[in-house]
Amino acid sequence: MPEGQIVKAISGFYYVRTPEGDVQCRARGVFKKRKWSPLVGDRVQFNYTENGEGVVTDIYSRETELIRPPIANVDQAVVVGSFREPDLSLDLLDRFLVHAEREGLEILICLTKRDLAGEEAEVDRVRAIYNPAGYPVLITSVREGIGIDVLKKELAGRLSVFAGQSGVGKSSLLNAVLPSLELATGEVSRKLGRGRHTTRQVEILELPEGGQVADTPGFSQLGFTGMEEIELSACFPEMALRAPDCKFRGCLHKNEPGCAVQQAVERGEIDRGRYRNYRQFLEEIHEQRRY
Ligand SMILES: Nc1nc2c(ncn2[C@@H]2O[C@H](COP(=O)(O)OP(=O)(O)OP(=O)(O)O)[C@@H](O)[C@H]2O)c(=O)[nH]1
Ligand SMILES: [Mg+2]
Ligand SMILES: [Zn+2]
Repeated sequence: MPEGQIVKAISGFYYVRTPEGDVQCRARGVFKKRKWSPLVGDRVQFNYTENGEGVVTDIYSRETELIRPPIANVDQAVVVGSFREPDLSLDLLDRFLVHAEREGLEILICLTKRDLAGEEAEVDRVRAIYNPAGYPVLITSVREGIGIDVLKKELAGRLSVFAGQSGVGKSSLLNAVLPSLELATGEVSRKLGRGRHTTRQVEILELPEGGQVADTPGFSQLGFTGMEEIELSACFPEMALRAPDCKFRGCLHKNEPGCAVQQAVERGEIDRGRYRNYRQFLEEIHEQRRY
């Protein structure tokens, strides 16, 4: 049975990459009945039908699975935010980090449009939030060619997904990494300060040095459906590190006595903004249980 990797999905068709080229496939009806549908990144088996097309018949079990952007089997998440146009949203960044942590992905934070940012102090401020949490922060600018070579090295040899708000420059970065690519990019609306959702689908691209990278559509909202309150702090590495020292098991690090996480926040060892976002997300998860 031929097999391959789904690299793109457009209006009911799945493009399955094989050593002999990409095969345009439909999914077998049984997937629809089970409400289980193939994802970009899935390893699948398929049958050839007439005129070189195919039908996906089986999906191998997934190593990892992200809902937004929807993609399976990625090793690394490159979480992209821009300094300006649109302004950096730490809220959205933290939301995505939670999902990436939950799937156990390698994570690289990539901050784009350095050319539009101010003094170095502005850059340092963001590093000071995320480095202590254990995240590498890469600063880039496609205008000034900053950080592109480092990014190339980070992408080599694995499947990475670019994720972030519309307009932060995901496709532009990939064009800089792969000059032959020519992905469409879109102006950010000055009036709204938002991107225009230029990229419409998840697509896996091959890197010349080996490895693959997925460009994805930007998003501006991300919730925590299906998550439990107790799971959340494990998705904040700097909290997960301290949680074993909390007095009570199952501590949610809200206002329990003897909470090592709250103590670390008080001492300035955990960033207050990150902790505030944790509390906000916790609240959202709590609220969604009531409906
Ligand atoms: N000044 C500056 N502008 C940039 C940089 N990178 C990208 N841009 C601009 O930002 C705009 C949006 O870039 P895109 O690459 O389309 O952004 P995206 O993240 O792919 O957006 P979606 O596909 O909508 O999710 C374009 O006008 C780019 O030219 C940069 O480093 N500096
Ligand atoms: Mg794009
Ligand atoms: Zn605690």
